[in-house]
Amino acid sequence: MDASCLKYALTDEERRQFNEQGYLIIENALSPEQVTELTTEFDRIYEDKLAEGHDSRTALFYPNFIPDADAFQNLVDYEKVLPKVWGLLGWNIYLYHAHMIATPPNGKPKDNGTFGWHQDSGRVNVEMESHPRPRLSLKVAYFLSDVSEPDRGNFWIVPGSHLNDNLQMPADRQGQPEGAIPVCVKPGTAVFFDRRLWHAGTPNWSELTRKVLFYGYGYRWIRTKDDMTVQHLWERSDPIRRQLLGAGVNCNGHYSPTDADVPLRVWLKEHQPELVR
Ligand SMILES: O=C(O)CCC(=O)C(=O)O
Repeated sequence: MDASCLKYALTDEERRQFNEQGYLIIENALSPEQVTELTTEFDRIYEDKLAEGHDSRTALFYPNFIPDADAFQNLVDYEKVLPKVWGLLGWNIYLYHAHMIATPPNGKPKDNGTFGWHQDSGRVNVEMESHPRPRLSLKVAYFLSDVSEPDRGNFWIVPGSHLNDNLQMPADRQGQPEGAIPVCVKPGTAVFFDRRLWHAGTPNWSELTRKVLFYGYGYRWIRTKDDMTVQHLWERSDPIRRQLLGAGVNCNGHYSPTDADVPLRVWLKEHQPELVR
């Protein structure tokens, strides 16, 4: 990790926004060249899935995409984003989960049905006894297609809902919960969201296929949420990327890490010591 990444360190204002609203939008996180390169890889996978029989009218949810291209691996420790992730979660982190979603035009007339609102992490929300629920992880969504207008299969959120254990749904399952908004952003935008933020994927009533890459970062004592077959990448990754791809000395090091488990802590001790506790 080059120390020049610190110019992208989390600012006080970004921390306040994330803590209070549960999300953070970073415009132009990716250059147009990066968007083009990532879209080429994305389209290649999507075309393969269509050729294998995936229905061209339904969303493609494809987890464990990191091994499929160098360009995907390069975002794991991306200099414009990772310093903000460690600014929020600290150093005992890794990429526990990643998926890409293509949402094609659904070819149906627009309706007013309630979307599939949820907090991330499934049983975590039932089995951890605390209020508010603990943050534990966040996702960074990189938007490759233009969703700067609604009805394009936008990611929807209820700002500030991350501290609520429940979300009141419209009684007749028509319309969206109070305060819900579409996230309308240009290609190249990175959207950080707290796993507890109530959010939903939505139908695409436009003519443009929506393309997004989701990177989920969490503490090293959380299990992976998809197969994450990235171990073969460790050897050619630098130490911090290796940590983020799940490498470590042993299982105990997930809970009580040594320096060999967490090169990110070693790096931060030198470059951002205020974050090491
Ligand atoms: O497709 C979307 O916009 C929603 C994705 C989502 O719900 C998730 O990553 O947890």
